[in-house]
Amino acid sequence: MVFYRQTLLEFGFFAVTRIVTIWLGKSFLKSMPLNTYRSLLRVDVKSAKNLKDTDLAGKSDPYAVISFKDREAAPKSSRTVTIKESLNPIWNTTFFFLVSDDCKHFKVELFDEDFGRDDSLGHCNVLRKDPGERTTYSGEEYYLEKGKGGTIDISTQEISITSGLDYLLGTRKAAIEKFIASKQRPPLALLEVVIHHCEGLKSGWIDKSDPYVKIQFEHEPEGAGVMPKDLKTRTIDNNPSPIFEEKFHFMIPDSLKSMRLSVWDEDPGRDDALGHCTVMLKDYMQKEDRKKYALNLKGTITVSYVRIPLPPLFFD
Ligand SMILES: [Ca+2]
Ligand SMILES: [Ca+2]
Ligand SMILES: [Ca+2]
Ligand SMILES: [Ca+2]
Repeated sequence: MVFYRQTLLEFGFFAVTRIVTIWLGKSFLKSMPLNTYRSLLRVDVKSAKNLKDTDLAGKSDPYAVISFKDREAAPKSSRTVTIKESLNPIWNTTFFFLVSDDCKHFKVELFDEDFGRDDSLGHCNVLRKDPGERTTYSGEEYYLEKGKGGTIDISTQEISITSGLDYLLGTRKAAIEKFIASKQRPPLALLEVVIHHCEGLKSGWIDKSDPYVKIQFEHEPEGAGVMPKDLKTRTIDNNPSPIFEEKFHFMIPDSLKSMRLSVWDEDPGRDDALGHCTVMLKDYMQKEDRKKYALNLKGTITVSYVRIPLPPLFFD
């Protein structure tokens, strides 16, 4: 009787949610997966010349901010250190960003650090290179707009990660091995996670689960977070053993030692947890073979990952 009532309740809920789902439209209910970063961009902010003096005593104290439009890059912005009392500052700083195909340019704005609000020293837009020229390291001096005068010297280079890190492990093998052998610890590593599939997830009798997987990181060190945050797979409807085969890329702090995978049942209201597990990240590996992990509630998830230091992908 209890079973019957449970089934009837479940069927009622199932019918109502399905009607609501159809009524609102599937695409409205499903938020887009954020797995859109296809390239790794290196930006070198070298130096600026003939900046405007905006301080009454002494000279301007310049720093540069690189920023992208929403969702076009992770991190969305980065800044150099401040060079005190200089109209011709030299930074020679390298930044890395994961960028999406939508990205057409980024903005570089210079500021004078002050006690109150910082003064703008002008900005420029750096156009993304044509696909055929992206892998070449090159740059130029950009004039600062808004009539403030001065120029800034910026160089860029890109590596495509569309086909995955296997390709890079081949082409950059010597540089990566040399770097690992030198025992240097870079601030950032590149992590590729492949969510292959789940098996035997928790599921209703009539309304089967509609699973998706979230990738998260715990114990992030202060000031050096994982980029991008909280990526997830697409949702596979009505299937307790879904096959995803989706690939994700993250820039992670070198010291990060684990990631958390959680599986969720997408519902029109609040999504239900289907279980989670923690994957310990081994130190730099050429490749970690696919492995099956037990979820805390029911079923398993099969994943693989590659974790490599960032600098040797660009430097020999
Ligand atoms: Ca000032
Ligand atoms: Ca000053
Ligand atoms: Ca100042
Ligand atoms: Ca559901």
